[in-house]
Amino acid sequence: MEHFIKCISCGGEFGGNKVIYSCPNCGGLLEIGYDFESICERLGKSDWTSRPLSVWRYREFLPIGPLIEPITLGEGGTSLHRCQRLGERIGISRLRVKNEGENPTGSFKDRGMAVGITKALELGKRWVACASTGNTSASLAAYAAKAGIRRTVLVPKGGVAYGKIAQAIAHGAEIVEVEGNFDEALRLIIELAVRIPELYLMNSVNPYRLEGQKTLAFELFDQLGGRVPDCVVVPVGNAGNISAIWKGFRELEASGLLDPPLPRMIGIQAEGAAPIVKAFKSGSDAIDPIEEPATVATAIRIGRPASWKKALRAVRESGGLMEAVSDEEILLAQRLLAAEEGIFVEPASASSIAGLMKLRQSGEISGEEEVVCVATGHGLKDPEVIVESFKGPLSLQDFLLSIRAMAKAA
Ligand code: AN7
Repeated sequence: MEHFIKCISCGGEFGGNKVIYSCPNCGGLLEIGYDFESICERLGKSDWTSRPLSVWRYREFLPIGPLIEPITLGEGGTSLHRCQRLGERIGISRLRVKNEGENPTGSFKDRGMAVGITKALELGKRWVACASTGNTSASLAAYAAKAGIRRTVLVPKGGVAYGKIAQAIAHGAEIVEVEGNFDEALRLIIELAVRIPELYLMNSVNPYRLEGQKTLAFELFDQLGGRVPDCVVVPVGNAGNISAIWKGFRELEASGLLDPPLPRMIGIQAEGAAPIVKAFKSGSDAIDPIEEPATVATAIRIGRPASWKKALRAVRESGGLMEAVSDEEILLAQRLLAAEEGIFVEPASASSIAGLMKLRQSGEISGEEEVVCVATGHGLKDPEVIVESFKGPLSLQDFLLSIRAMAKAA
């Protein structure tokens, strides 16, 4: 699709297919813009409504030229589960969970990575890199493997869940451990990417990668039969995903496919890593970064979220809000979702459920609202967190004794 690059701060516009990670004029965040009349025209002529649910169903909305074959592992098209039992417990009569753990590498990052790596090839790049709390690196490694290009990931030492490191290793990434947290790793890789033109950066400051992630909004619209819910609850770390999903809803509106009201965007951070929540609640226009973010949800252990400005804008424009949840609340929500609905997610993902429980209790979300929680990543990525808190299995002897006691009582 024809497109351009736009600065969200100064409004500066730049031609498409430029390799820039911040506004050359003011340093602001970039996003991809389109001419929606031409999108509508293309949609009218295309067979998009007969394509299967997937990131590529929405190709007319993606900044990828017509000549390049997408790099795909089958991303998108994830289930939207009705969660009656959990909904009753929380007091939400219409609760659904969008299970992004069903993506090829087990997280929503695959939506963005499919588009980002396809763009890398279109631009002639043969080397991609990112800083990551784990899921981005797993996804980058897999898609770069599929594309057959060099792949490097910078990860914070000791800060990445086991399963995610295993994925990066298996998919042949060059793994660089950084002494320090994610924020430092991100600062480092951006510096390197600016200096080394061969190295194409796949973090969400690259506006092309984020484009793939907006397809989650398109899928929700399609899965609900051309409607959108009242609220979409999203875990927030570096803040790219909530921004991308909101952009998706806005683009459906701009294309005339969706009439307002759009959903309220609800962003959830972990208490020990919640600079955007703090800014939102104090009505501030800037965040105060957290130097040493801490939470059991390692995926969102981020103190200086790159896309905070986009996220604040998404939440405010949509009439939504931001809330923080404790590690205890996160782990409880993780258990509930797994044990009541059969959906096993990693702690960061469970923060959306934990946030919903808290906001329902405080009355900021009503029981009548139709709610979708985004479950961003699979529980198998971080098995340690579950096993560590397990009291241990029954011995066979105790089990047999309990059966005998049951028989006696009957
Ligand atoms: C499961 O992989 O930042 O707010 O480097 O893995 O878009 O950052 C992961 C983030 C939520 C937060 N849930 O999304 C990374 C990384 C899961 C995640 C988030 C992440 P953003």
